[in-house]
Amino acid sequence: MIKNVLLAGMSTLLLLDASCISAQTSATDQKIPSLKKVFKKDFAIGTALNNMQIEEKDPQAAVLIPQQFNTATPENVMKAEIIHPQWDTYNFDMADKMVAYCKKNSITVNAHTLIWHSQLPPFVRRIQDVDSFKTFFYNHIKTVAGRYDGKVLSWDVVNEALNEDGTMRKSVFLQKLGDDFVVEAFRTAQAAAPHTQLYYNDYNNEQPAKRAGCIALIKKIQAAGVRIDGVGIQGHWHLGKIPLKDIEESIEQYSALGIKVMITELDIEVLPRNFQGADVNQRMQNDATMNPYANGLPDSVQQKLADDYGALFTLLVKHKDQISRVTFWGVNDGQSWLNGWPVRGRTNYPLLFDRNFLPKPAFYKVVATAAKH
Ligand code: 9MR
Repeated sequence: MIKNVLLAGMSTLLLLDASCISAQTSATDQKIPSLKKVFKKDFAIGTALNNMQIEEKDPQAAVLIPQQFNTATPENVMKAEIIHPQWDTYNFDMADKMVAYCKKNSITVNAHTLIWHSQLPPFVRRIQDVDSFKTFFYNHIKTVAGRYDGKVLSWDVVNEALNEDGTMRKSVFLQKLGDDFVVEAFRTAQAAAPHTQLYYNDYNNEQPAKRAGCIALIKKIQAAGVRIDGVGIQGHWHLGKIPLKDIEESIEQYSALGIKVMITELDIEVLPRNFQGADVNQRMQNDATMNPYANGLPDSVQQKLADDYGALFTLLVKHKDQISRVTFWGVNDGQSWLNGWPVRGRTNYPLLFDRNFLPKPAFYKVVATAAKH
């Protein structure tokens, strides 16, 4: 009896010891909860993927991604600049690799993005006449969306077509094709990719004015008898300023249109910034005060980040019936776009995994919000 108690005690000690060691030393330890499993009955959990991750060149990412995520968005490789570099040249190399990688790992693909004014190949801006521009527009959508129909779950058909006040952005698409280019893009995608869900995606479209413009745009697509399946709220938010009320109202108002609602590019900026959103053309002056945490994130900020993530996921779980997916814009802090924008060379901490792929306090706060089923 005494011997048994002693043995049981020793094995508990050994177990405790082993779990402590593994938690500290292994970023990809099986004992870390899996986001995709924790939220399995609530919504899909996604990440953006870059080339290193798609090609499995980073061994830690190669273990962590399939363990944590069941859906993924190509961070860059399906954008026109890469996939359609010249008038009659397409380069599907990396996009095909992404699709194969995801298939192998049972990860669905949210393709991104067909029509966006940024990251266009240079030839597009040189097209002068409207007919040639139309040819580019239709060919691009048909060729790219057609190729991946049945292989990807969804397309962000149009990305960031709105201004902050809800009016249409005066993009090259609007200038050449007029206001109806969004409806035309969805109509063309619907024909080319009948088995693919079709989404509109934007940043700050939880903000009231932009949201109103977004709702009007979605209604316009619907009124034209064209299919739109969902709306993406990108979710590039700031520490201490997560617009929870606006997000909640947006979830309710968008889902009242009969479409899916998703958070598609989630990260929380912890560094100084004097504007909101994700307009890649906006930049800021650099000086030492702009990079305050180059040597590590203070505990107080780490805690604040965890609290923000916790509050956000509490809200998202509350609306789990309307939210179909939450995608983080990157796997770990080290490869986030926010290290390079709107100021280059900063050390940012916007995600749930740190530079060593270890879960941060925010990760555990998020896990704790999952609905108890
Ligand atoms: O994360 C992407 C980054 O690697 C690119 O350099 C950048 C260039 O435009 O685009 C980033 O992703 C953007 C996304 O495609 C659309 N919404 C805003 C994202 C952050 O800029």
